[in-house]
Amino acid sequence: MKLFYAPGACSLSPHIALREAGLPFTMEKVDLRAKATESGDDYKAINPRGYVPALQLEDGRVVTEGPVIVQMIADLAPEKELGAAFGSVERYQLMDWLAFISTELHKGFSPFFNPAVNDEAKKSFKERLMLRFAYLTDALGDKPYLMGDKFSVADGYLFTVLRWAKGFKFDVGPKLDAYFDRVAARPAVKAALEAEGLLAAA
Ligand SMILES: N[C@@H](CCC(=O)N[C@@H](CS)C(=O)NCC(=O)O)C(=O)O
Repeated sequence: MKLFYAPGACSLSPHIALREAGLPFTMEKVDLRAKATESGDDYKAINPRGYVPALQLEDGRVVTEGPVIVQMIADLAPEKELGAAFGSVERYQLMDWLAFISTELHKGFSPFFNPAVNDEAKKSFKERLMLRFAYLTDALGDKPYLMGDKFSVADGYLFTVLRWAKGFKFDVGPKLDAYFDRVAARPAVKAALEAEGLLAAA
């Protein structure tokens, strides 16, 4: 399998999932502006949507959309318990978290990466995100991870967006700070950050 990624982008989530799963994979960096891969291929020929992540399977087929890719990775290594069995309530709870992170957090950060968005507008986008982080703080409660005692692919995704929150100097509070540090300390997460050249900036 090959993961198409951009350092520190949302592709960090499936990258973490692949390392947590212990699956063999290669990686190729994408220049998102030029829509070109590091080896000079037209990225849009691989993922016509033009964004990362994309996971290319051994047979050449390509799976896109981060929340789906991480579920596939979890399903490929069921013994690692990074997800939950199809049809179980836990699976829907996992999908609930992935959908929440994708729509309420991940996409909520888009204005902060957009130089055309002014500070006034950013302020109101930040207020909305901070409401979501306050909710998350309550929802996490005393659990070490979103799904309970065990790390899941949803944690790799939340870690990825919390990293952006930290980069933009959002004060997410001590509970989410501790959660971030807990995930950051995982060997697979450290290895993913290192491979993307982000370890010092984690
Ligand atoms: N719906 C996609 C969105 C992925 C996405 O937002 N990717 C960003 C990086 S975090 C990107 O590649 N943006 C560049 C672009 O859209 O041209 C998913 O959830 O996987």
